[in-house]
Amino acid sequence: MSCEKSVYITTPIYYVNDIAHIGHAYTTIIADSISRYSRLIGHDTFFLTGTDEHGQKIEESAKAKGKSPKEYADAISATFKNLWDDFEISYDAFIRTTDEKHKIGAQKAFEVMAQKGDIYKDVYSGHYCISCETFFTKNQLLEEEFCPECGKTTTVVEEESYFFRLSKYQDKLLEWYEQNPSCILPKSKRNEVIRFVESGLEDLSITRTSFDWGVKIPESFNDPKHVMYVWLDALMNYLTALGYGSDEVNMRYWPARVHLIGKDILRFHAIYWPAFLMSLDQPLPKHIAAHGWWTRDGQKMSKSKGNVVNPKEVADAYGLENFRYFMLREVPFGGDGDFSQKALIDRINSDLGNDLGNLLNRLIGMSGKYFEGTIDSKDIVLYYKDELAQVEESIDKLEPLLFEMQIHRYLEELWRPLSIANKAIDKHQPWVLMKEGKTDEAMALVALIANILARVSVMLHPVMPETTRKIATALGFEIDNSSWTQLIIEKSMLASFTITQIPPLFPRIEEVKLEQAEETPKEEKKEASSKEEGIALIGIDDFFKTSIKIGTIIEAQEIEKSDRLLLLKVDIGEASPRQVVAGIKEFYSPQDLPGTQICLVANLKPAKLMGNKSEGMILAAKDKNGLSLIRPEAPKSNGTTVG
Ligand code: ME8
Repeated sequence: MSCEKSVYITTPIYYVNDIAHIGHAYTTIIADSISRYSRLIGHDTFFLTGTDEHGQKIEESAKAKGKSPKEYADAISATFKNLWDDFEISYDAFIRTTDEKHKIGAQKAFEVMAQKGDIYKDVYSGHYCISCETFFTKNQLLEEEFCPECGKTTTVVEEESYFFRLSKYQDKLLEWYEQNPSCILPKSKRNEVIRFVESGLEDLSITRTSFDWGVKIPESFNDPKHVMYVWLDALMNYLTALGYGSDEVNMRYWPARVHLIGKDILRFHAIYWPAFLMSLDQPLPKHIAAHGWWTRDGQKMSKSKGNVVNPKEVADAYGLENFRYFMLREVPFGGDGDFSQKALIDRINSDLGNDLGNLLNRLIGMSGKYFEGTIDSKDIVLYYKDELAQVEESIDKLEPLLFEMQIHRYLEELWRPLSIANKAIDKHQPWVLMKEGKTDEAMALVALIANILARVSVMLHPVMPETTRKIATALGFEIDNSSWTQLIIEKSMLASFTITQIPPLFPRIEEVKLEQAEETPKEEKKEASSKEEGIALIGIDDFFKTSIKIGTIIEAQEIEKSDRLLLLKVDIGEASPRQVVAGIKEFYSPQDLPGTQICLVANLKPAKLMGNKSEGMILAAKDKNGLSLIRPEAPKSNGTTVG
């Protein structure tokens, strides 16, 4: 097939505040598999991944590590790139938002949007979650303070800002969703987005002035204190990677065939991004495909929860391609999946070992024993027309499943021909055929099995490139665009060919002890979920990351307009007291607190609450009878460590 089509496939660009875990690997492996399929069928394919390096979150993470944001971003970005190289991810470009070319493109977009009349200056006043890099209105917050996405404390922001006229695009967006039923996949997610947009879009603050680790807005605005909102900067990567805003434009790949993302960032991709593109007069992507979360013991994986599974460790222990197969097969696209080594081992031993590996072993055995490895396909249709028709029916269903991101169903359907092959051997018993002198029929059966394995390995190639190459070698052919055309499109048979022995592909696997992915024993798991309401168990090292100190409240006062918060000064034995904002006003009067000893979490990142800096968190317990501060049983010196 000729390269008449240009196809563009992207992953999110990953924040450099954390190293990669299996959630990141999942998105990247799906994108890699689709890109490999697209290349196999002859499409001119461009696969983009990279890292998202600006914003307040990264600036703060760098500061906490005593590094400059760029030094910090360089180091973590390299860990992503190295991991993808280790995993042989077939990306065509790895973009970093600190790349000069990207910054120029993002600034160009800002200018174009402004020329279009879509940008204006005003004052932003509201709440911001640094962890999610997202603005929220007061109504969206949990208990008027906490981020509805991640539960962390939000910061009150009031600053001069440029705004994007998102509201102007509300109707056009609704029209786009309406006219393109598969623009958001899975389709259930599209309905969620439509409901959100129908409820009304507010204009979007797209610059910040309170920090400067970001892309400066264009000089023509003569307003150097403004840096772009990290999501505008980040989303633009999909265009700047193709040279948008520079002289080397490679826009033949635009619009993207698919932006693969996790469901946590659907709103940015399905609302903001198409609106930005409309403002830039660019065509809109064909699909935005949002997958679910990988969880561990039911909790979303994240480093701060200490429940991450390291993809490199899993791949080293169980085989990279086995891991790829498992991830794509185990969870329906769009749904959440709990990572378990048991499920991984079952998939390897059962689907790969029994269904695929044993079939190949049986084929090698039969062809060697009865025909010295030399096989001819000429009589397959004569003897096994029905089996062949069923196989073809399954194979024909595959491509649309892949392009509609039904990857688990793609693999499920791909296993049907293997089952047909295994059943055909059991039913027709080649050893009996040989005994009865029906050599042609036995030859046709062996050839049928070989041809089924050939077709399955071609279609499995994008997911398991190396393994399928080995199968093809055993069958005497190579997997490439021409064998795909012959075997899958033209439905030709391998002609006369020789089968050779190869070492077993899937030796039986037992559980390997992983450092980070240790399974929680079932009993403990139950206890954890009943006693701790599903909070993941942590090791003692994790506990000691929290520094809890005894302190004495030396001052307490009300905070204007707040029904919940008090402003405290707490002496924890340091040169100056800590200022702490505590949500205890309903239970304690400020005049009763001075002199009270408390326990303070002393190594939290400072946060701003109702405009007041808070440098720690006071421990308290709340039940239906009210709230009590946690205090030492007998007085202790300020600064004494709790633990
Ligand atoms: O959001 N399960 O970056 P990010 C499955 N920089 N997938 C997961 C996951 C989990 N537990 N955790 C993360 C950002 N992911 C932005 C994106 S794009 C213009 C900017 C995957 O490092 C998932 O795809 O937080 C998620 O959307 C992506 O990692 C976000 O990674």
